[in-house]
Amino acid sequence: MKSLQYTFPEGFWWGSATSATQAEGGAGEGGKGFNVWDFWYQQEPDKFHNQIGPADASSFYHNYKNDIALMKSLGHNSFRTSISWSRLIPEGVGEVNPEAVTFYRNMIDELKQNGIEPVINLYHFDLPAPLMEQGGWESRSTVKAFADYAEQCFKLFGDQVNYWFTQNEPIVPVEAGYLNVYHLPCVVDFRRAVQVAHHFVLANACAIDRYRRLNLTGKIGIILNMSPTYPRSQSPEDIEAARLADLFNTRAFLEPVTKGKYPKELVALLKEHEQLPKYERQDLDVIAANTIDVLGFNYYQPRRVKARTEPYPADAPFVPWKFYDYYAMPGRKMNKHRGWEIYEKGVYDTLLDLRDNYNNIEVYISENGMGVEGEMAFANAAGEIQDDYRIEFIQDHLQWIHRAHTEGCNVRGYHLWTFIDCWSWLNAYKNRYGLVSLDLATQTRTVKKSGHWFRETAINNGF
Ligand code: BGP
Repeated sequence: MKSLQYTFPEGFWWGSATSATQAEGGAGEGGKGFNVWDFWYQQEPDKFHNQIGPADASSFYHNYKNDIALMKSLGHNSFRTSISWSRLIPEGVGEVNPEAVTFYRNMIDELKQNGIEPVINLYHFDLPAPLMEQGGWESRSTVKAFADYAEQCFKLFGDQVNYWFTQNEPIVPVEAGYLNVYHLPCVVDFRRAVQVAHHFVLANACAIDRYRRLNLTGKIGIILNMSPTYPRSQSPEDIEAARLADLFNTRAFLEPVTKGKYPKELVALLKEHEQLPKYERQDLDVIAANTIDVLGFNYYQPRRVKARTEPYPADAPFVPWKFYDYYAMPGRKMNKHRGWEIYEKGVYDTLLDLRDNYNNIEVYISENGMGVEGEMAFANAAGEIQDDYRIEFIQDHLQWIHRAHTEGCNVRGYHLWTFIDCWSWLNAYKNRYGLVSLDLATQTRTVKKSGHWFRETAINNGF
């Protein structure tokens, strides 16, 4: 056996992540209700890259057995996907769809029979459409509906699943839906954004509460996208800007879910600017009593920040970037195929932060990956993508994760985004991330060079 430079701890998770809406397809099949993406695509198909909608996913709904066999052959010992709320409960509340129960039980069972730990997330941007009509996440009734849905999942699949996650990247629907117009309802309104953010935090805590009441033996957590924040310079103004950017973008979620409290400073700042959400006194007790067991950490890119050169206009609507400005560092390394900075050490810096300031909470890398537009240009004559750039990207991140582990960080695994090239919201198939490429028209899967490399790495538990 070849000698390894980086050996990972025993039981380290090797695998990949996807989500229901991005992989299943079968959008109108098996009794599934519409979610916001099905609805939006029906209304405005032009918004979606090449007009491809969620019905054209990689057909995991039909093909899960073959895909799981392929996963196993590529060394997976764990795999994260989500349950589609609108497949399980088509109206968002009320009746459970029996076909969905059969599908998810069979799919989870198939993973287990193949020695793959199922890691199940409950919410990945895919609100049932009828709930959006009733105010979506701005409405308290959605928090209750989510907790009821979560409880159904725990009762239906709790005997099969040891690792649950309540939500993936809750800040994304907050920002994309209420500040940046990439998700429905496509409005720009910070007051509404902050209301939605509070409801996500509360819904996470309510779901954990329901889980614990059932006395199941697994672990439950949340998945956050976290970018370490770096100031442009060591000037007090840049440092202050970075601190505030971190407060709004990371600590606003990380602190309540791990410590049971919103950061005091954030609350004071929102109060001063009259931007506090509506809440009830007991919300804070529920949040305090229901912190997570385990954290999923999605890492793609760092956040670089500088002080604003011009003060933000006093009469302009409130936005977090009133307090900071983004900064494109000269000479930064870029993934030119996606337009995101690559900064491998960022994953290490955040893991150290979790070790030192968040009680060394159990964490795993729940997404990391490299999106590439026009990736077929890298295919060889046999159609196999020679993605050496992705292998290098993964290796460079794994080295820092390995180092964090040797320095005492409680990091337990690495999931690549993603297994098979998947549909990605408004970007559809623009950026390919998979270990396996997908020919959408024929649904043919071809393992990329990175897929073969991943297999070796997972089997050797290092490289
Ligand atoms: C993450 C999301 C995934 C996925 C990924 C790639 O933030 O959790 O759902 O979409 O980003 O994004 P994109 O396709 O926009 O490059």
